[in-house]
Amino acid sequence: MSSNIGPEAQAAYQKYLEATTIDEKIKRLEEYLSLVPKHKATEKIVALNKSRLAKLRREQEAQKNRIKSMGKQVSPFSIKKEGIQLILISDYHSPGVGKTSLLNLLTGAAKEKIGKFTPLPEIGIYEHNKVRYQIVDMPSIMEGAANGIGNGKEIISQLRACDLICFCIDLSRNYKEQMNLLLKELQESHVRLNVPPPPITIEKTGSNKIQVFYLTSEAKENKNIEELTERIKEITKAGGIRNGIVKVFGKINLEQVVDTLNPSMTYKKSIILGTKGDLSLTKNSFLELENYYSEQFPLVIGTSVNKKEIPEDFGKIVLKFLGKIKVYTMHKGVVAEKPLLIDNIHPTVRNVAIKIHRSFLESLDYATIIRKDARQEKKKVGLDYELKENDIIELHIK
Ligand SMILES: Nc1nc2c(ncn2[C@@H]2O[C@H](COP(=O)(O)OP(=O)(O)OP(=O)(O)O)[C@@H](O)[C@H]2O)c(=O)[nH]1
Ligand SMILES: [Mg+2]
Repeated sequence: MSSNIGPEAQAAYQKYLEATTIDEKIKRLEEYLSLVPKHKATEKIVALNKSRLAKLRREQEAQKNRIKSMGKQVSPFSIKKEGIQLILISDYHSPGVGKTSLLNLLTGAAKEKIGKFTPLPEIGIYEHNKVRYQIVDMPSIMEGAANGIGNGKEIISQLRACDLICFCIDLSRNYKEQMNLLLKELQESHVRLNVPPPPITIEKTGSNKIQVFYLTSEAKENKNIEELTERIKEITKAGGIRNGIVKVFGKINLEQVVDTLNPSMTYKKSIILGTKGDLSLTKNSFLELENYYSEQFPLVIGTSVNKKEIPEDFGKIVLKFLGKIKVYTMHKGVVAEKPLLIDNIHPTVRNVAIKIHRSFLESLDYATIIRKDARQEKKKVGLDYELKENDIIELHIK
């Protein structure tokens, strides 16, 4: 081990080597990593041990899945998705932030549960512009939730599956305390907020060792490609993959390679809902909160249930934040009642077809688009044509 590492860290490493169970190994390695000073000279050793940690976590996950599949009943915290799923969360140590009140204001559900501690999720449906949003009022999150305290594992597992995590923050109380707890538990549960997944994929293969490919011009601009490739190979190996293909699509750092090897790493969109905006001094704390977290949370919305204040077009705001647009399909001249939501990055005809059914794509010939306010209202287009919000699209097969 490098001489840059202090005696305390060395002792922790020894304990890791002596650990016999996966859980203990993970704990010891985490302890060790927290004791290693982080600078250039230790960068390599940190990255290597982080990928060991990722490997252990994969083993732990597999072990848990084996136990799960031995026939446990479904958790009451697991909620089947209907439409776009938004989950309201708050800090247990600041009780009564107003989640159930918000759920009720948006959906009319759970009126009788306002003002009482909510021990199990409450659900309601909010509809805006024909899009359905499933609002889940989740029991508040306790300190230690990442380690399972207060049904933490079950709650966080549902957060991993939802479309939008809504931090509900009581503006009449210390917002930093509430934010800190939620951020800490999510960070420890490997849920990353409002950042895109790293532009890397790692696939196991049967042979040929580890091959690294830089597939875009941005990826090719990474500094010291040869050195980077060596490091990627080391980290991937230490992460338990001997043969595999690593594809790099953009600028990356070693931390992101480690994250990609961690099977529980999840990337989620998240907003803050400030509550009780009718109480005194909350205007100021709203502005402070908005400003303080602006980098990580580009969207902070102030609300007051007592004054029935929440943006009228809350649904539209959410859709925009999630990067989705709605279009309508048409069949034999009849427009579908429910819109279809597609990602706004490449909202092409091709992607609409894929969304309907993958097999559709092969037989697709062309599409007709109806765009109400366009100069030419109806036109025939190809697969790469880009759609706009509220377009009506009819797909024609060969
Ligand atoms: N002044 C004011 N009070 C509110 C507002 N929203 C909720 N409250 C009050 O705050 C208290 C708690 O509200 P709940 O909606 O039950 O809070 P909760 O977050 O569901 O609480 P738990 O289920 O215990 O986590 C109730 O007495 C509500 O009437 C608001 O906008 N303004
Ligand atoms: Mg409640």
